[in-house]
Parts: sequence; C-alpha cells; structure tokens
Amino acid sequence: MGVERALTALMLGALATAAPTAAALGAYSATQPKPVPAGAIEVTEPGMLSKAGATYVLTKDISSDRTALFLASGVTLDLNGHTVTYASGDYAHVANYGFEEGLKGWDVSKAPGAQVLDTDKVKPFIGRKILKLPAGQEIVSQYVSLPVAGRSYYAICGVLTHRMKVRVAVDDEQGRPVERKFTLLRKPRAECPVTATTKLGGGFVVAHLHGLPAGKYRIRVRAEGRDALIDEVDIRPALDCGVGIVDSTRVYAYHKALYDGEVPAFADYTRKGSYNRPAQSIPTAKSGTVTIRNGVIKSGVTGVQSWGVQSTAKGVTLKLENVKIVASGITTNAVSHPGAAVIKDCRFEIDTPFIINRHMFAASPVSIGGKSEVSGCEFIGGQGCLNANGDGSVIHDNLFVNRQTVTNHYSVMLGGRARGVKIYRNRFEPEIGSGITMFGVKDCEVYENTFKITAANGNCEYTNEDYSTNAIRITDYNAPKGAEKGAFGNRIHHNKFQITGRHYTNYRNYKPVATAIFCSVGAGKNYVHDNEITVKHENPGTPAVACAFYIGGSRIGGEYYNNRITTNVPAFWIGTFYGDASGVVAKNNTITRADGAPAGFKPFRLGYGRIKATGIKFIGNRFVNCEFGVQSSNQSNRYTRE
Ligand SMILES: [Ca+2]
Repeated sequence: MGVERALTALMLGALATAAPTAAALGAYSATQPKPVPAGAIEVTEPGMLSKAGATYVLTKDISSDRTALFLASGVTLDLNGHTVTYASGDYAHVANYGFEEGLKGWDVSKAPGAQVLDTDKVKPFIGRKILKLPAGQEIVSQYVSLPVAGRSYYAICGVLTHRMKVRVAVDDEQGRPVERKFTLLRKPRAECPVTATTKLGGGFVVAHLHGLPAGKYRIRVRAEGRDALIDEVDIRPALDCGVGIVDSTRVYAYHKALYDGEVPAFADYTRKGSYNRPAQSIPTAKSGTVTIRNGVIKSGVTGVQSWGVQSTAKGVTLKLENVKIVASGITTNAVSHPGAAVIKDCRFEIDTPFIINRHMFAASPVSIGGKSEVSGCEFIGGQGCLNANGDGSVIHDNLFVNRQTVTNHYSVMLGGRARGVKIYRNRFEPEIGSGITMFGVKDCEVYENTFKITAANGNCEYTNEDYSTNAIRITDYNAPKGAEKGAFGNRIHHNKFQITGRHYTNYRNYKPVATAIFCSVGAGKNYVHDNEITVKHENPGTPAVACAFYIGGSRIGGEYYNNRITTNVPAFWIGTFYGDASGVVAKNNTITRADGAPAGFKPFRLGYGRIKATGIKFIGNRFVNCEFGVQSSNQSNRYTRE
C-alpha cells in the first residue's frame, strides 16, 4: 500500500511544475535540485551550519561517519533534492549477531550448553532464531572492526525477559577487557562491562563504549544466575543523528540511565567535564523556527539509538516539509523534538525490530511536543509511529503503518496528560499492532479516521494469556473519579473501523483480542458515537476474542451511541479479561448480525468468570438480523433496558 502510494506520489511529483497543488495531496515527493538562490549559503560537506537565521542549500549529496549537520537558531536547511547520510563509514557487524545461522561464527568453548532455538516455538523476539545460554556460560564473538576513534558505540545484547540477567563485556585487539565507568555525583556507574537485567517485556543490556582508539573488538556475553535467552548481540555505532539541533546535551548513556528514562543527546559533542553543555564548536538553537525541507536524511548503518533529526531545543519550532527519513537498527528513530513541530508531507521509513527499553514512549519514530501539527505524512514501520506529548496538537491526513512487536507502542501515542488534541482523516493500517492510545488525556477528539486492525500473534511479553490489538485504547488505569491523571471528556466519532479477529496456535494458552475501542477508565466520561464498525472474527468458538467495544477495568465505561456495528460476534463485551466494568450507556446503536454468525449469536456479552458488569444501560438500540440478547457469565451482572 505504502509503495503504491509512494509511486503515485512520485508520478504526481513529475507533474509538480504543472500542478503546484501536488503537495496538498499529502505525501513526500522527490524534488529536482535547483540553483542556490541569492543570499543562501551552499552546503557541500557535513559540518556546522552556524549562521543564525541563514538559509543553507545543499548542492550535492553529503555523508558523514558520525552526526552530519548541526543547525543554529533560525536556520533553514534546504536539502534541495539531495541526501544527507549519517553514520556512514566502514562499520561492520558481529558475524551472525542474530543467531539466524545457528552458532556459526561464535566461540562457544565456554558455553557447551548453548543452543539455538526457534522463536515461533519458544517466544517471539527478533528474527526466527534465539540463543539459549545456560547459567554461568559465556559466548564470545569474532573480532569486529570499529573504524572511527573517539566516538560512541554500544555493545548490545537483547534479552527476552526481565528475569534474565547477563554480563556484557568487550575485549580489545589484544584480548584485554575494555573498562569504562561513568562517574555521577562521585559515584561510578558501570558502562562496560555491565551486568544487568532489562525491564518487564525484555529489551537490551547495553555497554556504552566511548573514547576508544579505532581497532578490532569483540563482545562476550555470560548468563548470570539462571539461563538466558539472548539475541542481536553486536557492537554498533550509537547516538548519531542526521541533523542535530542543540540547546543542551545529555551524556547519560550507561545501562541504568537508559532504564531510568534517560534519552542521551549529543553525548560525543559535549564540552569536557560538563554533563549538558555542548562543545564550543557546536552551534546552538534556543528559539525561533528551524526548517528542514525537500530531501532525504538516511542512516548509513544498521545502528542503535539514533535519530534522523534530533533536537533538545524546546524553545524552537521545528518545521519539516517534504523530507524523507530512512533508518534501521535497535531504538532507531526519525525525529525527536521536545517542542512544537510542524511536520508536513514527510515520509518515515523506520525498521526497528526491537527497542532497548520498551517503556520509553520517546522511542517512537517521531516524538514531539505540544502545539504541533502533523499532516500529509506516511509513517512506514517502527515501534509505534508518532508520540505526541502536550496540549493542542492536530494530527491529520496521515498514513500510519505501524510494525509493532513490543507492548504499548501504538501508531499514535497521546500522553503527557494532553488536552485538546485533534486526530482526524488519518488512515491507520498497521502491519502489526494497534492504532491510538489515549493515556490520561482530556477533551481530545478523534474523528473521520479509518482503522484496519487485525489481532496480532503473541509478543515476547504475552504468549500465555490475553493480549489486545486495538484501534483505540483509552485508559487511565481506572483512576479515581475526577483524578488529575484521568482520561475523560474525549470524543471518538464518525470513524470507520474494520476489526479482524484471528486465532493463532503456536503459543499455548495465547488469547488474542482485537477491538475497535478498549476502554479502561475510572476518572470520568468519554463519548463514542456515530462510528461505523465491522467486526469479522475469522475463528469464532476459539479462545481468540474480537468485538467492537471492550470495556474492562473501568468504573466509568462511557457512553456509546448512534454507532453502526456489523459483526459475527457480540458487539459489546463489558466486564472482560481486563476486569470489572460499570457506568456504561449503550444508546441508539444499530447492531447488525453478519452473515455466517454462529448459532446463538447475541449482540451483548457481560462478564467473564468472576469478573462482572454492573450499572449497564441499554437504551433504544436497533437490531438487524437478530434481536436483543445478552451472553452473561453469571447472575451478578446487572443491566437495565429501555
Ligand atoms: Ca535472531
């Protein structure tokens, strides 16, 4: 789909001179280089674009083995149809870092029990193979060349669950251990070697290497205390970006910091002895607008923790117009900006099969602050697509193709207690995963979008229980009524949903759930109305679940009215795997029983085991090819009907 649309955009791009409105169609389109206008400054190589307020124009493709360009306040960077490649050098990978070729290339003389297993039988992680490393045993890689001196690399080891601990160490060419410690408040923190766990849902143990001479290095990983399942063991360039917009820097890139919620920024470009001041040669940006337009920003390596555009300039408005960003790696992202952004007609192609710490929502391909506008963009791949924090943003006319393999990385993540965000006319068509999460947000509006959502197979965190894939998740984790962190006053209306339920059989006891709306709210009312929803459960009668509305762990389940639902399974499930529900009003909805629905079809389902639904009101609903009926788990469910 994305490719077809891109091709269309390219064809339209060819006509752009004849049809200047092509950009309004909403998509990135390649532009032809033009002569540098008077007053603008030519850019022919990577470096510092230090003249505040100037317009810089590329006259050729450029590349850098580290971060490519830094921009001062008020700079416009016109890529002029060219490509900026960052982290482009003679970088190599540890041979067979993902164990896809078994143990080939690995020294397992200290790991006689090491065994390569199939992810579709054990648990999903990265690729089709994963290594089981018995407790106390250690594997060692072949040597890999780190060709650029003095910069940051991460030695990384993916670990399947937070209960498994590993020691990650690095040897130099002479076989001597590399030792790095970060001293903060006079206390040393382990950088390399590091012995650590991840967090719930698994992730990466990271040894930060910096200030090393170029040369050959190898990585060794030992399972500590118990057997570990590990994958993607490599040494990679880290912390690069295509374009840097610097206010302050952040140097904390040791393992524990990355799990305490730290996002390092420009660590290799920090003044000696400082934690947050940029090196003297780096231009800074504090306010005004920085614009980047018309070209491609691309990573030259499959790296770790990098960004196409990274900014710490909260006071700057970042404008991106007709830019394509392409990158791959672990925790590899397109744009990070803490302030307002205007992002128009861009395309983000991000291949990031896993992230270091899945609890970091900032590890979304595009992460921006409030009062932003994102329109006409295509988000292809990534763990989630867009993380929008803060109030008053508008997100419209975009295509979101999420490729979500970690928990809770929705196509659009609304958080930071945002108020008044509007999301409209977008297409949500994930390859894998969910649509929008509305976490603790208020007075937001989601309308005229289309969602195509299919139940996902288990991820590394959920294979023996239920796991939901949702068009929209609205939650405050059942917060007290009126709570500051509550999610209420939100309206979801006039959207189209196509929900597909599917049963998977390779993980025992796995129960996939697919929904249009998953509501788990306690703080106040939300309103879901005038939506058109099709639910097609491909395997009714299996443990897999599909429904339009899935309301559980929710004292104030909300109001659902004037929705039109065509389904072969109950449209509403209230009181679910996720917990009790109450305070639901279902009014004037039309529920159509789809052809081929199982015998005994009921429009409503209440409760599950000892989980119950109470205080439920059914008012004036219409039923087509069926009649009112409730599939009720037990006598404690309570509803009224008018
Ligand atoms: Ca693998």
